[in-house]
Amino acid sequence: MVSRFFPRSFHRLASRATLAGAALLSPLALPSDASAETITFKDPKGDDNGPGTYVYPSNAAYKPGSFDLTDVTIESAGSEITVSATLAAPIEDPWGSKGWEGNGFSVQMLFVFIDTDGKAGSGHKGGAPGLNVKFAEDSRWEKCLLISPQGSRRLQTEIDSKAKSMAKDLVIPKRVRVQGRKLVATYDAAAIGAPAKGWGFQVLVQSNEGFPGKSDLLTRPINEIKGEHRFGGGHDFNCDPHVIDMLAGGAVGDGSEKEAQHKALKAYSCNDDDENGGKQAEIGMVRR
Ligand SMILES: [Ca+2]
Ligand SMILES: [Ca+2]
Ligand SMILES: [Ca+2]
Repeated sequence: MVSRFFPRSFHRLASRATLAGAALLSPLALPSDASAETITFKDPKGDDNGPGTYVYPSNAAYKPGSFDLTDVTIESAGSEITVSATLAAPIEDPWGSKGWEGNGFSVQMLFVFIDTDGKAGSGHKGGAPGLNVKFAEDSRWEKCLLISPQGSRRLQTEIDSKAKSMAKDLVIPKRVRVQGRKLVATYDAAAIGAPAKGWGFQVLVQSNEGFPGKSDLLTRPINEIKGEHRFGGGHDFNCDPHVIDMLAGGAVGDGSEKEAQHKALKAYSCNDDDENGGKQAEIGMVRR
């Protein structure tokens, strides 16, 4: 099967080499079918602190490691795309999600932003409402896949009331399941497109807030001082990025990616006279 992650010319070259019986390309350089449809990113442990200063809320539901991303895979198979995101702690359901049409977990919420065209200036600049980040010009996004414990109906209601301008590009999963430390969300490929070489990805880790503020898409605020259900170490206004963990650098899980994340998320400024003033951090995509 021809991989869609390698240009056609690569395959032509490879088959010519084979025909000529020349060992121009080692067989090891050829992509295997098993990996052809899967994109993998890794993230270091211990950077679930946003720009380096954020701390978890004090309630026991927010167990250490619950927002610490370690692995993400995006797998395309037939008419579906499945995102698996692994965190550093077992995923639990302390708030009984089945009682609110939920998906078997409670505290996490992830956003998988995708830049499908790689064109500077093309796509959405702002993150989803409540994240308080913007995307760099070369990383504007076309699609955002939601991973939330909330059921489809609640997600759609929140999107319709708070994110009208990007509603068609916020993709709700067909199904979500929990597998140990992993959240597995499956989407209709028709709503996203076929993953291609050069697509940019960014995964932002947040916490599901069932009683969100009027401009928060089910995200939990980060304040200066932590509270029972509020992260601490940020700012009480909307200038600080409401992001606990994200992909950074080469997204191979190297320790240096912690500093890259901290640097990116620290690049914001606040206006102490204006709740919505200041300048939000601009973040980028990672590519394979
Ligand atoms: Ca991490
Ligand atoms: Ca774009
Ligand atoms: Ca990170």
